Amino acid sequence: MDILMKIWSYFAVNVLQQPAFMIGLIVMIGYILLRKSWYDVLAGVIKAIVGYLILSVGSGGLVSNFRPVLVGLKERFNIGAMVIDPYFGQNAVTAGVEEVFGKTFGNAMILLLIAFIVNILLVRFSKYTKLRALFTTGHVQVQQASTAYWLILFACPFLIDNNASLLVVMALILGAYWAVGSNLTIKPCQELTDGAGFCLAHQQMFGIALNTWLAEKVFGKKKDGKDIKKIDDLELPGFMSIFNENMVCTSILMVIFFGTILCILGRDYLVAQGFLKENASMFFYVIQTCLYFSVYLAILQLGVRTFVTELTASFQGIADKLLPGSLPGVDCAVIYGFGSMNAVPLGFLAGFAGQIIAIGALIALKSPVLVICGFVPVFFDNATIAVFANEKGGIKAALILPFISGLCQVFGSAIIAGWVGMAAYGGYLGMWDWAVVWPVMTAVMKCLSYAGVAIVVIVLLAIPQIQYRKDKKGYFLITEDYEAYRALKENK
Ligand code: ASC
Repeated sequence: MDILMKIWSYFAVNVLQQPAFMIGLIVMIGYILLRKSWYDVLAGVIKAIVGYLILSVGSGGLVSNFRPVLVGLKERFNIGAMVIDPYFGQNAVTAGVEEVFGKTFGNAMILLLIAFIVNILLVRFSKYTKLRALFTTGHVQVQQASTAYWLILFACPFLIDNNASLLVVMALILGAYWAVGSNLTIKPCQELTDGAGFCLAHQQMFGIALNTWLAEKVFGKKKDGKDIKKIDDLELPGFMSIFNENMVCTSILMVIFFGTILCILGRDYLVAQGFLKENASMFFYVIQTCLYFSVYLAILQLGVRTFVTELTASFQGIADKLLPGSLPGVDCAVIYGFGSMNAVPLGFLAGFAGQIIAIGALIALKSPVLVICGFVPVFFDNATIAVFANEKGGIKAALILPFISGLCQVFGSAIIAGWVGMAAYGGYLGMWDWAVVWPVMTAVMKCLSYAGVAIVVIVLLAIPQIQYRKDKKGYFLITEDYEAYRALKENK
């Protein structure tokens, strides 16, 4: 048993929680099942791992460069507020879970493993469950397992004394959330990418499904029958036309946006924090820092291009032999390699505007919990939502929906983190699903105890059944044969 646990934890730490190696493993298994030659397998695995590592350099660079800028506002002005950001959220759980519930953090990692097995089983039995998506984004699973651990401990105190049943209940809920959430993104992703063969497994999966639907229903139809205006359809006059080019657009917007914040933080603060050297030029520091935004976005897209084809081609082997009709769920940043690139900075800024207004409202209402924007939710959620919203509802949807999402992120996080006591430890995950969907699930379980747990699991598992019943012909076709799916829809 001891040996087995050691193997498990070696696998968990080095592969399961490291998306690059997890994707490498999936590509290897997929190609072996497709009976590719050993050198094709090797080449595929290398491209998948390197591609994913490139993607991580891009998204990691964005996070490590721009998170301190936003968090700096809190330190510079000495604001006692919690930061909504996955890494701050995870720190809060590590710091507080033992003190508050008397439970060790190590349990959260066992939870992750069991929940992942639940996800695999739910997809394996897709004939009954109608679930088609496998969560592969390990670093996100760690953050989510930690937060879910806290939320469910808070909601289900009746389970605390029995460790085994506690973990099983938690894993059922979390595993079902992973499978159902990523499954919800299949249609939006396949339609946006014209059948590229992946879906998203991240922290705003319900957010993507809801906002894509809203974009189509509210903004998608024009009464006069004209097509919606997407971001790339805009014909900007004169000098504004330079904004049509993504790298230029992103750079100018970020110089204005982060440049302003850096100036507010001020030279003294930046020097004291070690960001800026004593005698260096502030002007060029600001320009360079802000332009790195475009640099990291470009790197990120290169990473996506490098690994997505390998992953989706090899996944055919897994979908044919092990998990019929399934797709791999990947990091939300992968979608920035598709759709309109200008939706990315615009969604980010619209979401930021929403967050700032919500924070202003918290201050005005004298809320006991104050919030500081974290870079990860404000950028990765809202840029992702904007890419999907633009595709179905055009530029208006790509601005208004991320704006509303920004409001939801702040209000939802303030309410849930204040209620469950995580705010006191300085952070909360703060991504869309965790600011909207999980607070509702937590409240249902807290109020109805065992019945609440049952309701949450049943409602989650009912979602794919409803999706299937609404489109029996197309439901599995969209993952198995996208061309045929499109032909089916066009015939209708
Ligand atoms: C997250 C998280 C990150 C980013 C990254 C986006 O939720 O923890 O580092 O989003 O996955 O590419």
